Amino acid sequence: MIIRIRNNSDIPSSEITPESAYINRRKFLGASAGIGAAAFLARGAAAAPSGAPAHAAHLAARQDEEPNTFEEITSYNNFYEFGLDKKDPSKYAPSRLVTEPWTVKVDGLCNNPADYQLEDFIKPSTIEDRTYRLRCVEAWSMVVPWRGFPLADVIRRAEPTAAAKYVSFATLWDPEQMPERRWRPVIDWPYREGLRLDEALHPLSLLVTGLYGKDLPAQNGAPLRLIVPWKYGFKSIKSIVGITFTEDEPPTTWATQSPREYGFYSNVNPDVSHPRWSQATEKRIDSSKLFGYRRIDTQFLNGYADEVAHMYEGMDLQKHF
Ligand SMILES: Nc1nc2c(c(=O)[nH]1)N[C@H]1C(S)=C(S)[C@@H](COP(=O)(O)O)O[C@H]1N2
Ligand SMILES: [Mo]
Repeated sequence: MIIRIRNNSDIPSSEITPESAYINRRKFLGASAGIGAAAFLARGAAAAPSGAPAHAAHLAARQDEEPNTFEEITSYNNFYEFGLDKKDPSKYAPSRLVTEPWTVKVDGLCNNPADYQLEDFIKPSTIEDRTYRLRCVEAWSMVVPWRGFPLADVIRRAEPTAAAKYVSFATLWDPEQMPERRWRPVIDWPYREGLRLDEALHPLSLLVTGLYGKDLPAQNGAPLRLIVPWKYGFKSIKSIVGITFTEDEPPTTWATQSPREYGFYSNVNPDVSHPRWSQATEKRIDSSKLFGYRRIDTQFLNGYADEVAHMYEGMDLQKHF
């Protein structure tokens, strides 16, 4: 077997949350006893519209690291539509990104395609707070207390047909609102991402509407973004306006832009180097440190291997990166 499973005791002690954490971790640790990922998937990877909603709070509850500050999370961002510098999204997105009204189009291979107003899209779901690690492919990371609901909810409501094997997502593209010039001719906008349907149905996959208990800031992908915590950050597409079910693996922005460097799966893996840098360690953003970060080991599947590694059994993760 190719997959290396790390257990939780491998988490360095430097990552253990002090009791003084801004958010009391008991809030996460005390969460519900829901169904496990294995049981969830055993019911069938295809959408089961009658199935009970998946409760992954107990999975996310393993997260016991101190969250980054609101300031760190909202002032050091990647959102290339608003510029390449880490400061550009917070500088430009809040005043330029128009999030009301917001429509999400669900289409492709599903029984219930629809154009939703954002409110109607979110309303049937139960909003939860989930703290996840976020690991960028550039080798920096944060811990973010997101607020959102399982992507699986939306997939169940859409009822993908038996032919659907993947789901793709698109970000709003409006050059009037999005000032970035350097990337305009380079990236084939809109920004696109995608998941295999079983990955999308995994209870850790979250549609995010907020962080730190507040509405999602523009620079973090307001009003709706995806978070897939075991994958490199670029899979976690921002400001989503389209969700499409497909039979074939959909084209995604970075894998199309530079297929040698970025793959469709993009699972966090310290053993698979980027052609230009190692992925073995990461810079955990920490503004209290002299250089603004502390260096820590990167965990296989970003520390979520117990929950998600089974989806990649038998796959060569060096080849399918
Ligand atoms: N539409 C869009 N989504 C995007 C990006 C982007 O440039 N455009 N950057 C990605 C990358 S590389 C990362 S690391 C995360 C960063 O999310 P954050 O700014 O909320 O930390 O968003 C991802 N989603
Ligand atoms: Mo990233």
